[in-house]
Amino acid sequence: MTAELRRLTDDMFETMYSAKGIGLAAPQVGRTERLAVVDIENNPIVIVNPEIILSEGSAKGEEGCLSIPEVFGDVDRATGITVRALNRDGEPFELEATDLLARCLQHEIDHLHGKLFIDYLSFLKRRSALAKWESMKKDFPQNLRKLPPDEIAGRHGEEAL
Ligand code: K1U
Ligand code: ZN
Repeated sequence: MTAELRRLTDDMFETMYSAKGIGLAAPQVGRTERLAVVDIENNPIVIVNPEIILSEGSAKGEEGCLSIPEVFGDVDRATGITVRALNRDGEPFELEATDLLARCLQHEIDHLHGKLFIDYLSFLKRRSALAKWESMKKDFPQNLRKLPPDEIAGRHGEEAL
């Protein structure tokens, strides 16, 4: 892993700890790398290019998300999973996880696919979660990314006409 990616993982752990979270994925801090950090009970884990290669069981559990604070919902997740990923040193490893660690890893891997836990909620619960976030988001300006006009128009790095 490059020095830049090591710095990114260090910064992500710092952001996650200061927000009192148990996980954080690169897209949540505006980065496109397929990388996430997780720490449950003082066991910091970095997963790069993770894949879930086995999953079993299913249980509902409450989830929150640092990208939409104060919004919670019950989500069905596998209770046991095996993840194949690269670690902080770029070496491949496999991790077997159950319960909260399995839930958190699935939540973070979903972030890498652009998916949020509210996408699993029923239409009504999702609508009420989004309404809650709409009413609260002014209190979390750091969670809102303002797009420059060029990006809104779909011109990425091209010269404006
Ligand atoms: O990715 C994130 O948004 C972080 C998120 C991860 C997560 C929380 C709960 C279930 C699955 C995944 C959080 O850490 S939100 C903070 C939080 O809700 C929490 C903190 C400690 C224990 C349990 C939940
Ligand atoms: Zn999240």
